[in-house]
Amino acid sequence: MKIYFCGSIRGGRNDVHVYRRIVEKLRSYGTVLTEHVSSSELTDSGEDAKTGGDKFIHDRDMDWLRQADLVVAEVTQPSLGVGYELGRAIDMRKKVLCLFRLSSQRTLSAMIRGAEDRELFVVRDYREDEAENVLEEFFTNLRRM
Ligand code: 6IA
Repeated sequence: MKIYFCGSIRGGRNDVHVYRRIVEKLRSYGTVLTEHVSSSELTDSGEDAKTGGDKFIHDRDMDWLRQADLVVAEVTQPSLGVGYELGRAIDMRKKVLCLFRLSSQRTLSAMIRGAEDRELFVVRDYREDEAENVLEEFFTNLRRM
């Protein structure tokens, strides 16, 4: 299974430790196409010399998104890029799981919370220490479908 993981980059890297935890667990279910999102070396301001700029990043990520069987997004830290990826994923009729931490005291965008349809687009509130269990539960249900 190919999994596309979304997490904030230029939106802010405060939650990178949570992304790492999620990506670690996702690796036990398949190939994570976007592992770099959880890399603590990737900062919100640093230049990534290996890439060919923003157009390259966008086009490559959209290619990966098209290939993905499943999209998992950590949506607590607001990010334009993650919102964009989720909109594109819905358009491609991909299965999507969004994870949101209520402990952040933020209110999730209505455009994400309101996109929930309990079938293709699922929003799950969780606590950081539940990350692995929430994924386990999600993948168990997925296999039953
Ligand atoms: O708007 P944001 O940067 O927060 O958007 C984050 C989302 O867009 C992530 O889920 C990624 O899949 C994608 N994305 C944004 N920037 C990159 C990137 N390099 N490499 C890969 N995917 C990206 C940015 C490097 C730069 C900060 C030096």
